[in-house]
Amino acid sequence: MIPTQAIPHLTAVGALFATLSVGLAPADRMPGNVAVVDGKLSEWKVELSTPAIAAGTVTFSIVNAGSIPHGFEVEGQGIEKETPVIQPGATAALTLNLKAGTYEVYCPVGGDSHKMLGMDTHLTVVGTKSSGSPRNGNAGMSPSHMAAMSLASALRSAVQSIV
Ligand SMILES: [Cu+2]
Repeated sequence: MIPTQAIPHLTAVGALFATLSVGLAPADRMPGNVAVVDGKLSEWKVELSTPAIAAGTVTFSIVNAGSIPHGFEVEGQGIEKETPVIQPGATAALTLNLKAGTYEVYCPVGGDSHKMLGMDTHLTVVGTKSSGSPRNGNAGMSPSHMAAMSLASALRSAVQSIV
């Protein structure tokens, strides 16, 4: 399996997303944006920055915070992709196009031994609603939803200025 390579200039954008996307429901993500999920590997856990994300292109930004080599694999909905082995203190990235469904995220190192020791978690990918214009249909939105939309707009502007 050939892992997708990291895109260096997206690192800053990823950090921004990781910081600002916390308050947004998955459905508020606009089509075309690349979502970033941070993954942290250690003995014996796989921790993700979010348990759920909207369908689409997702970049996993992974750090091995443990003291032995680990790996990162995403499996589900016909997808099975993994990073190369990540040395302690090193990072890796994996970009996948995920459709709605539940995915298992685990460490494939050591056969299934790391997984059995607890390096196993799940990611839920939520389908996006419609492909209509996000500017329409504001009538039924709650104030908090409107605030989230404004934040999403601000985030897009910030990202564009970085890139
Ligand atoms: Cu491991």
